[in-house]
Amino acid sequence: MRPTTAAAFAGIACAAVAVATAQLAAAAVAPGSAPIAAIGAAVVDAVPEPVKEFAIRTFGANDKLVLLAGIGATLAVLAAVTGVVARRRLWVGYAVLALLGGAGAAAALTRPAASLTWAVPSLAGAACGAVVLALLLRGRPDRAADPAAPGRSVDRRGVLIALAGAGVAGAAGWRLGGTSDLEDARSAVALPEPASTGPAGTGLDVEGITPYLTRNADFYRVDTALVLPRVLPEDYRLRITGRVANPMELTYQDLLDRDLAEREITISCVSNEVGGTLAGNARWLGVPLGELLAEAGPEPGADQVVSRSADGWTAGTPTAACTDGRDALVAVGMNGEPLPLEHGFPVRMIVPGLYGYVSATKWLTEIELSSFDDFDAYWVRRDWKAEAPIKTFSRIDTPKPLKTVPAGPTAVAGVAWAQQRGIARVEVRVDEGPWNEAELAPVIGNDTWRQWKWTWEAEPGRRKLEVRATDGDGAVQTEERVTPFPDGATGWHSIVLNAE
Ligand SMILES: Nc1nc2c(c(=O)[nH]1)N[C@H]1C(S)=C(S)[C@@H](COP(=O)(O)O)O[C@H]1N2
Ligand SMILES: [Mo]
Repeated sequence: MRPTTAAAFAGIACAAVAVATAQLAAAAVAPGSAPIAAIGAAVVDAVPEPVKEFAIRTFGANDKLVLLAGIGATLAVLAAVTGVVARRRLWVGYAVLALLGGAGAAAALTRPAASLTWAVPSLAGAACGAVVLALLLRGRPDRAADPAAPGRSVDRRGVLIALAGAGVAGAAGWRLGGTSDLEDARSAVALPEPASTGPAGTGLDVEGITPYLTRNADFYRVDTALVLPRVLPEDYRLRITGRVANPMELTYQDLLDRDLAEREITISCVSNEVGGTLAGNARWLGVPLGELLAEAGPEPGADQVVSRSADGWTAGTPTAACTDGRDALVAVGMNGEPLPLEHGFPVRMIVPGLYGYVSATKWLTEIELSSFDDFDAYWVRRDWKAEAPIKTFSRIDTPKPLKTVPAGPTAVAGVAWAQQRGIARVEVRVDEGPWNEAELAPVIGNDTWRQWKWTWEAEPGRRKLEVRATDGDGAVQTEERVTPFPDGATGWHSIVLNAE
C-alpha cells in the first residue's frame, strides 16, 4: 500500500473513532446529540422547502436514510483527504477534527430540546479522534519512501485496530442509543377500554383499492425527526400552559385514567400531491382535547393552540378547532394498540379536518395557549400557511396508470376525502366525456375518507380516466392544479391506460 493510501485510511480510521465514540457518548446524553444526527437535523431545519419536497418525492420514506448516508459519505471523503494532508502537516488533521467537533457541538446545542451536555458527544469524539491521529501518524518522516517531500509513516496495524475499535464502539453506541427500551415500554402498556366509541366504517370489496382502515405498519410517516424522540411513559408529562386560567400537568397514567374516546379519523399531509398517498385512516384512542382545554380555561384572545413535541417541533392549531366539538384528541392509541414509536409514542395530537403540520403533533409534551399574532410554528416560519384546513381530494387506486386492461367491464375505484365536510359524491369520466357517478362506501361521519367504485365499460384504445369529488357542502373539487406549497395541492387526479 502506498503511504498516501495508508494515510487516507488513517484519516478514515480517525473519523470512524470520533464518530463511534461520539455515538457511544450520545447514548448516555440523548440520541439526538450525536454529531451526525445533530448535523442532519440542522440540515433538515435549514434546507429550503423545494429541496425537502424533492427529497420526499424522490426518496419517500427513505429520505432520512439518504440524508444520513450522504453526511457519512461526505465525512469519509473529507477524512481521507485530511489523512493524506496530515501526513505532512499534522496540525491540519487536528484543525479539521476541532472544526468538525465544533460543528457537531454547535449543531447539537441549537436543537430545540438541547441542554449544555448535548455538546459533549461531539467534543469527546473529536478528542478521541485527535488521540488516534497522533498515534497513527506517530512515525518519523519517512524519507526512504519519498525523499523530496517526506511525510510521516503511518502505523498500518494501528489503522486496522482503530477501525475495529470504532466498529465495536459504534455498534455499542447504536445499540445503547437504540429503541429497544421504548419498544419494551410500549409493549407493557395496557390501554383501557374506550368510554365512548364512534361508528365503525366498512370497506368496498374491490381488488387494488386502498383498504378502509390503514394498518399501523402501512401508515405514512412524515416528520423532521432523524432519531426518534425518546419518551418513556413513566417519565411522560403533558403540560398545558400559556394563556390559561389553570395550567395543568398530566402524567401518562392521568391520561389513561380519563374517559377515552375512540374515533375513526383520516389524517393527511399538506405535502401530498394530486394522486399521492400521504394520508391514512386509523381508529384513534385518546382524551378529548376540548375537555382538557375546558378545564385549563383559555383566556380570551388565545386563538392559537401551540403544541410542542419532545424534540422541540411545534404546530399551531386554531383554538376554535380544538373546542368546537369535533373529535380533536390527545391520542394514546392507534388501531387498538399504543401509538407506534414512529407515530408519536406515547402521546400525539389528532384534529380532524386540518393538515398534519398544523395539528398532528407526535411525541406531544406541551400544549401552550397563545395567539396567531404572537407565535409562528415550525412550518409557518418556513412560509407555509398558518391555517390549513384539508382540501377535498380524490384518487384513483385501481386500475394502475399505464396498465393494459381487457376491454369490457372494469372496476375503477379509489378513495376521496374532505374531512369535516364529508364526501357527498364522486364522479369519473373517460376521455373528457360526461361525468359518471360512482358508488360510495357507507358513510359513518365526515372525518374519514370514503371509498368509491365505478364500473367502466372499457372500449379498446388509449384512455384517460379522471376523478373528482363533491364535498358535503356541495362544493365540487377544483380542477385547478396548484402545488402543495403553501397550503395543500388541488387538481383532479387522472390516469392514462390502455384497453384492448
Ligand atoms: N413531533 C412532530 N410531529 C409531527 C411532525 C413532525 O415533524 N414532528 N410532522 C407532522 C406532519 S407534517 C404530519 S403530515 C403528521 C404525520 O403523521 P404520521 O407520521 O403519523 O402519519 O405528523 C405531524 N406531526
Ligand atoms: Mo405533513
